[in-house]
Amino acid sequence: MPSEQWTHPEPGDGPAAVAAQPSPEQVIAGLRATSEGGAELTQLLTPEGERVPSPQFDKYVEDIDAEALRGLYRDMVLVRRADREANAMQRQGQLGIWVPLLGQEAAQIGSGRALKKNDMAFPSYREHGVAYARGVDMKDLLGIFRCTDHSGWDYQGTGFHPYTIVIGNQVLNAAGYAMGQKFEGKVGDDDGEATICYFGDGATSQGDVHEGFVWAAVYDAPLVFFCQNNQWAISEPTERQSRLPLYQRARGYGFPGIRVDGNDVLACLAVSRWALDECRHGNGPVLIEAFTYRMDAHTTTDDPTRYRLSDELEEWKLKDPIERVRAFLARGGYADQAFFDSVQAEADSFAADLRDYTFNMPEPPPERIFSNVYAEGNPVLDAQREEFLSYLDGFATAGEH
Ligand SMILES: Cc1ncc(C[n+]2csc(CCOP(=O)(O)OP(=O)(O)O)c2C)c(N)n1
Ligand SMILES: [Mg+2]
Repeated sequence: MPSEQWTHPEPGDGPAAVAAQPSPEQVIAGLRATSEGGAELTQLLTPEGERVPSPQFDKYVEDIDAEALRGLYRDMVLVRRADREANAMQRQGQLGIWVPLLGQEAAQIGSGRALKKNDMAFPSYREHGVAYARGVDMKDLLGIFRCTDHSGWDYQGTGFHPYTIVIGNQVLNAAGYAMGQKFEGKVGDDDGEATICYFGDGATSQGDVHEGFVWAAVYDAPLVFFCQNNQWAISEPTERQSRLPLYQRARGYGFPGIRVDGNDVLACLAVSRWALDECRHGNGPVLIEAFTYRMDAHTTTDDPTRYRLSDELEEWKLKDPIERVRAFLARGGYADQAFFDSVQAEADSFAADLRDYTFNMPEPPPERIFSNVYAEGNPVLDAQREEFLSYLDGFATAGEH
């Protein structure tokens, strides 16, 4: 269908072109392309695990030999196993809520592993795989979901900003940060810095994302906008939010947009490396639409059977990001059963560690809610803390009267 989409007229085609409107058929074709991968999808590994050559992107994964690919496989198995454990812990009442990443491992590991030490990542709330790739201890994520902590990791040291729940808001933060990298002269050669910002398909309907696109564009900010189009914004499908595939929006802002198979870790790595490289050299920003699927609920508070059919999920299971790497490794003789078994065993013990940690997580004292609000003391906050503590004291002595 892509040929029928309304991608014309080209700018500069003259006044008649400006007046042109898409036909109803072109609108429908555009809508369909928002939710079908289509010919525009950059892919290096098919769902069956066949390597597809790419003249444009192969050079970005030249160093990925069998050992490195086994490493990417291991990364994805570990984060999926951690994700399933956390989901189960929420069901057992140990976490208040969990936001599953199931199905999005390739998008997150591929892009996360493309980052260099001095790059900065701005996540939303589902980027547990990126956190892992940045070296954030996954235990540090769990406090957020047990409601004992607010993103307590070292975000400067890890290059991984705190989670943002307000949809699209981190895009503004990331635009500002990337503008700073530009102003401070950290852009311009192979050693340049870049920023990557993660957000969902639904976030693209949010004003903050539009503003972030505008600011990053006019300041040539070294910013990779990484949109994980997992097809759903809770119960709202992508085709209800856009007439055209999301990556095509970049053109309206004057920077390149590309759609990558978000279930293909190799393609996500290659395309992210390319986009980050563009940014490092001063050719940013770039929009990547990683075309993927949220295989589980939006969060543990959601029931997706209320709004989507199970055959859709069944179709996406055939495109599983982990299975295609496994198929490639096994078919090529790059990994044997002993390797797959050892990764599974490692993943089980990784998950057991997270479980032990969660069950034994210290309860913070109630006054903790007042700490780290301001860098220095604040009289209003101090008074509130005193009032709160004496209120709690009232319970301790209540039985004495
Ligand atoms: C400003 C704002 N509006 C609404 C919400 C409620 N909300 C939470 S997640 C979500 C959907 C986001 O969908 P998408 O951007 O596709 O990301 P996904 O959850 O699919 O990863 C909404 C509307 C919010 N958190 N913030
Ligand atoms: Mg979504």
